[in-house]
Amino acid sequence: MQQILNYINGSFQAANSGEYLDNYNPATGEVYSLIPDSDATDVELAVKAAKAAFPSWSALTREERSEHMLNVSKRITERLDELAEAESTDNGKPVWLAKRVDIPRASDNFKFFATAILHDSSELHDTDGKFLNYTLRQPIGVAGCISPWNLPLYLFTWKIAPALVSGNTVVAKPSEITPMTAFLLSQICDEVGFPKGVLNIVHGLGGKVGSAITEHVDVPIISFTGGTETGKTIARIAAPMFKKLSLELGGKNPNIIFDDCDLENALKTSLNSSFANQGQICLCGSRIYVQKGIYNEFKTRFVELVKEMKVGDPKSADVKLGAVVSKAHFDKILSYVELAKQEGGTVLCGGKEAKTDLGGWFIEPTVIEGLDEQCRTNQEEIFGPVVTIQSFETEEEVLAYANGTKYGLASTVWTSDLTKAHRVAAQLHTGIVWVNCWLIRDLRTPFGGVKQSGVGREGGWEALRFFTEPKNVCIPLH
Ligand code: TXE
Repeated sequence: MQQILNYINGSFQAANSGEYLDNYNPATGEVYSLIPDSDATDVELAVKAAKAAFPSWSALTREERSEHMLNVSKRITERLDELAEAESTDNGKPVWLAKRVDIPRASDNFKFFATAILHDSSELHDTDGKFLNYTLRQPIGVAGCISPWNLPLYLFTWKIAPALVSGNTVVAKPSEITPMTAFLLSQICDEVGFPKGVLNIVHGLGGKVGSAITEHVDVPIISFTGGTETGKTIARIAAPMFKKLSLELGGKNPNIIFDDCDLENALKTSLNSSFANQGQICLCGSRIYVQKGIYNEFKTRFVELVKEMKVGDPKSADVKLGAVVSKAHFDKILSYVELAKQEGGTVLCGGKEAKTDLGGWFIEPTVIEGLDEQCRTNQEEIFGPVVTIQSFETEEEVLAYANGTKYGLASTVWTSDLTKAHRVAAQLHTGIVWVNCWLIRDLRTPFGGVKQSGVGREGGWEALRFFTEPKNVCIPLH
């Protein structure tokens, strides 16, 4: 049984407790590896190592830190197949998806920030010919990075790459449900020669290890992606300690389809935006609104296409959906289908376990109609292969629906009238709007949501601004 190890101060080590937690393969439902059951004493060792490494790491030039990032990016690409297999086994997602999206993006995260840091600039002002005002952007210290299970290596590297390249050192905790690729990444970083203590990865439970990182007085900055409830917990601890916080939380994203849209493209893309990664992407469009004139045609064709989506072995090239990430999540998703029925919904397809002979946790892609806008099924994040669908008549009506939840992460709008597209995009209360496309990501763009979808933005210059402190220096010219 493979034993994952913590990576602290440049060495691979078990938890101080010597205890391990089971790590499951969602496709088989079986334990296939073990992760250290770390606690605050392990976090203490990691923070101490990161603190000790900070002076020399932050004193390196940007080019020297950039070089380390590029080496990691290259090594991830070299080990693409192995990392994709590992991600698929750990998360349950189809291996083709990990190969096409998760792992290449992890490599790109390091490559993007390795180059962005070289072009990051600051401001300088000549004040009335009398003073010079310039801004230093300085690293902060030990950055705490806590990431979720849905896009494990993708989201983990999206935090640690900008944190490190900006000159901070890192204490990171991947999800205890999907720890494998973070462990493999620590081996890569060690191989490319990261100085010890620069990157520290402590595996274990959120309530023990994650909270110890959040509470630690020597971790002044926290970057978190996960559930909104956990985000609230972290914010409550961090606020009185005046920690700098980035919170990327849940979503309940509207997919708005006007009757003047390119219907073929809207249908095809909506299959992906509804069910990619088993619907376990915070950007998935889980509420589909279709204008009355095309509602019946869209619904009928969409349901037919959904029924054709193959659910099964994540290792086979032709499955569209693999396993959902855990038994607990499997039960949670199916409980929402039962809730939807109690709330008056009609299940048009799916709604139950997908039968396989693999022994794991598979759910049929599910479409539900006939629900009230304000019901729990339409208000709460299910985070699985379940979408609701309903018609609307006017732009005002659908904007009220779309903006009518506590979340505000991403929206999708389908229309051939670009004036309408600009008008609707400007009125949607989300941090991201896709028009006639979905999940097109440019790493230079700001990423994040409003309301209970989070605080702050990741990505691009926003990430480099988050992981540094601006200091204004003013000096006379004469
Ligand atoms: O998130 P958690 P989970 C949503 C989605 C999902 C729900 C819960 O709805 O069903 O969140 O998912 C660590 N202090 N998203 O269980 O619990 C935990 O160990 C510090 C949306 O993954 O928030 C893990 O490493 N850390 C999201 C990380 O937080 C704590 C993607 C996320 O775990 C902690 C994933 C604590 N008290 C889920 N408790 C998105 N926006 O993409 C847990 N953790």
